[in-house]
Amino acid sequence: MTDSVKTIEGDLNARGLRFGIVAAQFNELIVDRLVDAAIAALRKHGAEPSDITVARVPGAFEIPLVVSKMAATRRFDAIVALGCVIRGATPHFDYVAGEAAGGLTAASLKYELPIGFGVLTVDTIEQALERAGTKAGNKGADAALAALETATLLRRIEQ
Ligand code: INI
Repeated sequence: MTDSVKTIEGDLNARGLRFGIVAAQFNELIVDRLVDAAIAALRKHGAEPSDITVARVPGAFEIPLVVSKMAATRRFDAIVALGCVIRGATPHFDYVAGEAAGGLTAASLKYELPIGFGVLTVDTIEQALERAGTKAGNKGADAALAALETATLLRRIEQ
């Protein structure tokens, strides 16, 4: 049945592509691990260091604005958003986490640019550590690869 169906998908070849990483300084201990893993993942798949730009913002709430600004330059093939919002640490968890997610979706659709969502939303610092390179992998690397794969898919759609 699927013989005559054309299926397109992305790949993980980062050669020649340009990446922005927007990372929060809040919960830096965690976010730095996400940043390191995102860069390592992109480098492993062929991205040049000179094609990766990291912007640091105060907290997750500021991520969407800076992502939008970078997207508007059209100088990036994909952007990776990295942060860590811990419920116990903030009574306004839902605002910070919700606005970050909503703002990134809006920017992604407005600029038709892949934005990897690597903003951890967790209840405890232990859960954050698990997702930043211990028990549950590293969500920074996952977000970077998702953005990369989507960027290559968009290119294929345009061809
Ligand atoms: N920012 C985060 O990235 N993570 C948090 O857990 C957090 N807490 O706990 O409040 C947080 N707050 C700061 C926020 O993102 C803004 O930087 C701040 O409100 C100034 O606009």
